[in-house]
Amino acid sequence: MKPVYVIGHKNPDVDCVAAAIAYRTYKELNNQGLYIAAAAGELNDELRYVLDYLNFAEPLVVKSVGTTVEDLLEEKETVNINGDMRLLELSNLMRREKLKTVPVLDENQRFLGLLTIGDMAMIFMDNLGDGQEIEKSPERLRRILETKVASIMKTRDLMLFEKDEALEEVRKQMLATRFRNYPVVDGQNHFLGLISRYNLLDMKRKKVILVDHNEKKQAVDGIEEAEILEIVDHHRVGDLQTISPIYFHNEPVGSTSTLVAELYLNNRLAMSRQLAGLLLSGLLTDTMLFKSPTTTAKDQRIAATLQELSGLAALDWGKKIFEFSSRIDQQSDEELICQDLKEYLSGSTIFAVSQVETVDLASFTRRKANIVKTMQEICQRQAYAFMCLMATDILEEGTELLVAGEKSFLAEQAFGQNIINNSIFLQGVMSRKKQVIPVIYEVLRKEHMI
Ligand SMILES: [Mn+2]
Repeated sequence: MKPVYVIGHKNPDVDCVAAAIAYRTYKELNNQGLYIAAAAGELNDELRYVLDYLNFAEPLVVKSVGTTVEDLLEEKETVNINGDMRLLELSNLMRREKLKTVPVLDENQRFLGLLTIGDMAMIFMDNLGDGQEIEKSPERLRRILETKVASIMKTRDLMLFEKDEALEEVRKQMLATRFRNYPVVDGQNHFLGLISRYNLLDMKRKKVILVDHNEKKQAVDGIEEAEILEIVDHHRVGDLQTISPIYFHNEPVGSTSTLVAELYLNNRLAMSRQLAGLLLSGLLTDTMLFKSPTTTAKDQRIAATLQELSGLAALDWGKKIFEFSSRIDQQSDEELICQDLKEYLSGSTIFAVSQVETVDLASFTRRKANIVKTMQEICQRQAYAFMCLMATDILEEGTELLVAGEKSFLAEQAFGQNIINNSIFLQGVMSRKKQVIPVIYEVLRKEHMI
């Protein structure tokens, strides 16, 4: 069965992974089908800490949802044989099942070779010869029929594909060769099925449900090739387009975890302690312990219920997560800047804003010069017009905004303050989504009009 990936944004944070795991379970409770909770990139230490503490397995890391060979495979299983089968049995099997190509596998389902009906015909013709010695034919025929498949299967010059290969390359290779079928294997050479040119016309996109984002720039690679079934989010409406109408739940609350938790509660679905703890973690980190201006009464209400269900003391647990993740001394500058970086697009301008939440702004300030230098390098490499790093002090309730890049002067206009040493201090600013991104978009909009 083809899975539906429930997946959050690139540079996964606690909220998007909590929402993906909880929404996957919600979908499985309410629908038939296979749902997989996924992360659009490697997990950071904070996420590992939370998942580990609550005893969750890490979600599958999916770096692209572009169409691959795997998506050409049909649901039905391919008849396969092992190398010990004799040609007599194989002939019977092929006739009975009307097979033209039969893969040969070992006992671990690994692919060994292939036999086609053409190969079989050649073996008979070669062995029976030109018919001059017709009296010897029964003996020869018996010998052929006794032959084991392993000794005659084709093992060389086969064209086989790995399941993750991109479709374009496969299409080229299929059109340049004339085989009827092509075996597909995984990275360990396990046989997955046969594909043919016909399957190219019938390819099925990967199916995804997006949580905690709805902008193309933040979505997993290959999203333009995938079929988006649903979006559950709490950010500005971005630029993703869908072919058909979809279920799009967007609400200005503090976290996507809030929305998923609400679904469970409204539908009176049982929630494990563990899951309640995970959703609470997503809610607490995204709202910065309810201090972010994105926090709503609904977040407070749902958090109270999750606290009860999980048995965790919300604020203590939240502080523990932040204390863990603000041990920023252990990260390189690049890691620190990129772990929660989000890219945005306005017209043709690409910019990025990342955020570090800390309870210890001083240790951050010590590294400032190096961090700015690294930000400048990142801007060049990624062709960002500018980038900002919000170092948000949760206790002081303010953000030091570091800026770099050619157009960093826009930050002065946006926040009405002078940039001194690549830095602006923004008292009371805690939310990227609510207090920083809209202001930057507004300045860019004016800039485009000039
Ligand atoms: Mn979120």
